[in-house]
Amino acid sequence: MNTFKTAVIATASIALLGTIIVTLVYFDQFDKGMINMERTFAMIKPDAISAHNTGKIIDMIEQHGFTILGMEKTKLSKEQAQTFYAVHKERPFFAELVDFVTSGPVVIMCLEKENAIKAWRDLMGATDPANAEPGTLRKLFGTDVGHNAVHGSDAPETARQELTLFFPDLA
Ligand code: RTP
Ligand code: MG
Repeated sequence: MNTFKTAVIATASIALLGTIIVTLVYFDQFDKGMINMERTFAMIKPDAISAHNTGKIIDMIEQHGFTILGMEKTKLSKEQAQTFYAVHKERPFFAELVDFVTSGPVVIMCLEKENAIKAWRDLMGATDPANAEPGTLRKLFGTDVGHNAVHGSDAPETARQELTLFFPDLA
């Protein structure tokens, strides 16, 4: 066997061994609960839909490693919006918020990723686009605090509640 063949076989063997070791370590961490695979509820709001930014946002979701387990384009009823944002019902902006989120179609999604709740909030950016980090969805596609392109659950309990409302089979 010549030197070239030996080098190719050695390189391939090392690559295969490396892949096996990485896979075993990954599943070991998964078994130990060190990998926190989560689901979160996400929504593309009416402002981003009417600005034709739906595809760009979905592309960024996939580029950032989220798996879209469920997705639907729909229009929320007033009752659905009031239930969904019930935590804000005493706030002065509640009526405006419900009017806005029911003003046109939305895209609702169930996203899965390691630490999905925080990862999705990080990708969304701050509530007010003016305070959002460069490269975040709200900086790129939001207009102001009331028209901020996307929604995401803020904690495991709210993710479960919101998924139960819209994707009961995935909650
Ligand atoms: P979201 O629930 O939509 O993902 O937004 P968030 O967690 O970042 O912010 P949250 O405090 O839950 O507020 C819900 C939505 O209410 C609107 N808002 N308006 N005018 C205002 O001062 C004000 N503050 C909040 C925003 O559209 C926000 O997304
Ligand atoms: Mg919120």
